[in-house]
Amino acid sequence: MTDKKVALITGVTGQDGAYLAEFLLKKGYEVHGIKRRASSFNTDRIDHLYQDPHVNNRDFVLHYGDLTDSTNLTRIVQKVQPDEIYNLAAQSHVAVSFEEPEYTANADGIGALRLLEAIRLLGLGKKTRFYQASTSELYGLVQEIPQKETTPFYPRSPYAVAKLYAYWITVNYREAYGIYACNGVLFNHESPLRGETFVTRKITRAIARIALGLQDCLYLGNMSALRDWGHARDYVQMQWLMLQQQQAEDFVIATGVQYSVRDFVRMSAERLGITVRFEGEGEAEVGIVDTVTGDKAKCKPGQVIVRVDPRYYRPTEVETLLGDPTKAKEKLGWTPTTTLPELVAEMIDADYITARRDAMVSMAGFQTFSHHE
Ligand code: NDP
Ligand code: GDR
Repeated sequence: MTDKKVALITGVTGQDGAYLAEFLLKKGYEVHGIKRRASSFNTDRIDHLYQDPHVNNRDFVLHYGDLTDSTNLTRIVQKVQPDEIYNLAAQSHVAVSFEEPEYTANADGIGALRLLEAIRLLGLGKKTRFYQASTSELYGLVQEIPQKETTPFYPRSPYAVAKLYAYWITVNYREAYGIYACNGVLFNHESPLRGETFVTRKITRAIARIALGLQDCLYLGNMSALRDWGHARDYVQMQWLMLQQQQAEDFVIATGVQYSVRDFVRMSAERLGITVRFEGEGEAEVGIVDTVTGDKAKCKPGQVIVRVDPRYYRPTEVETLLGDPTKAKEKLGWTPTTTLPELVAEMIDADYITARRDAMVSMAGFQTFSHHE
């Protein structure tokens, strides 16, 4: 028996899972995480937290599991007897959800139900608190600007529709069974740990590689999309705080500031001394290097470093998201600590180091590989 609080994190190998696990361990929790079986190692983001399974009294333990497997989830919940469950696991890529709608519904929608049912059937309704990773994508075709807790939802992708189910089943289990269950409606949050195919990381990785001459051009979809981007490290603290309240409630977490994808490209390039000018419209739009200052970038004025590729357009797009975090400010004491320029700087600096390593490997005659998804 331990007197430590016990947390179970699904999606522990993802961006938020890694930050949350580190945060909870620092708070003195015993942390259990669910990872998927994969044919190669998939624990890069949490390898620094790893503890040898042969050591007694570990406070960080991983279990194999999958949100599509009820018996597996129920067995893990029974074994771990968690005080808190953070359901962060999801097929979280909006564009991919159009390719895999049924799987996305299963994992992202029914997955939440499976965990709530495990809490209920195991008689843990009074003990275990439940956090559901809800999303600003629920607002989709926005009905109000800015979006807050009372703004009506209008999901625009199979991902968002699956998350809509998860949102409401969380509310329902709170109301029907008195389970402490809540939704964090989080707006986009990024970091150097962000998956490489989300637009921010795709941009910082590519700009760093272009600056070092490892890649010529970056292909993007809708550069006019507007997002409210915060830092994942800040946002996971709010996930924890939501489970420490007297009463379970749902909260919007956002910065209240909005930028376009184009702004994100411009800021990333400027960090490395490259000024980009955008010309044209829609599919014909390109980003051209205007000037280069400093010694970080090898590209030349006139070089086209951004092109539009319609393959990255979505069948239905979420054009604009801007959150109103007033409730979180008042009840959770939330103040976003990272501005977008600071976030961009942290991400591009990290990717520049990786790109420099790749450049050295390449100069030594070895091949490096980069995906362009
Ligand atoms: P990531 O994509 O980085 O991580 C998702 C995690 O879920 C990974 O650990 C992944 O495992 C795991 N996973 C995927 N499918 C399954 C499955 N079937 N069973 C078990 N595990 C699975 O997402 P983020 O960390 O960025 O986001 C965390 C959560 O918050 C997600 O639910 C996302 O939808 C939601 N969200 C994210 C926002 C953001 O801006 N980041 C904003 C609002 C909500 P593996 O590593 O093996 O792929
Ligand atoms: P999003 O994030 O869909 O908001 O979902 P993403 O970074 O994928 O897209 C943001 C916006 O950028 C536009 N875009 C591109 N997106 C990608 N991925 N690749 C491109 O090449 C590209 N070009 C333009 C997109 O069309 C979109 O408008 C993220 C995920 O983390 C979800 O899990 C989470 O719920 C929401 O944020 C809040």
